[in-house]
Amino acid sequence: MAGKEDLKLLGLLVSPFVIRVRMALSTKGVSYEYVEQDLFNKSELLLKSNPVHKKVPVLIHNGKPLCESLVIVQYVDELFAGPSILPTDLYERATARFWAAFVDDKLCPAWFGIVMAKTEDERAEKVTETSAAIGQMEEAFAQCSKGKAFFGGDSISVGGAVRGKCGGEESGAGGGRGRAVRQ
Ligand SMILES: N[C@@H](CCC(=O)N[C@@H](CS)C(=O)NCC(=O)O)C(=O)O
Repeated sequence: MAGKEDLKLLGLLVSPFVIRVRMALSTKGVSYEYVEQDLFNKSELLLKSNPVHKKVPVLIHNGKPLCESLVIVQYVDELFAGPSILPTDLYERATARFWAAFVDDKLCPAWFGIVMAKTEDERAEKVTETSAAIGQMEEAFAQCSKGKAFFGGDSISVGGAVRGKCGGEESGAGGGRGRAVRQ
């Protein structure tokens, strides 16, 4: 996409949902302004930009807010040139979306459940659920990566980005070409 884009990301440094958006922006090498949010005292900007869920991440593009991390990742992928985040092959693209939904619907709730558990039994149950979900993702990774470093084969894909990881390396949001994050 040509021209100078005004991009502001409302986020929380430790949020895996925010990290996946930062990875997408970093992959595309675009500059953006990062604005850390206090979720115990939500800003007017966050409440106005995401009145439905009142959650981060929110990407504000030329004054227009986008919510939900997967929606944002796909928007960033479609908007900017550079390495593709979603596979171009339609079957592989659908498969990547399937695993992205799996992370949100199965893995994340089980994983957060470990932290939120009120009893040891509940915690043990969530640990088992999390391990099972990770096991399923590892199998999917073996198939989808075709022996290469990333979920999408040769390059990062939405399957990798949603887990907040680049290949085998845990990644923060940093490192994109031409990235100039103002914090
Ligand atoms: N489905 C959302 C989940 C986002 C989410 O849960 N964000 C958390 C931070 S990790 C949040 O903003 N929580 C504030 C709240 O629940 O009030 C997405 O993918 O963007």
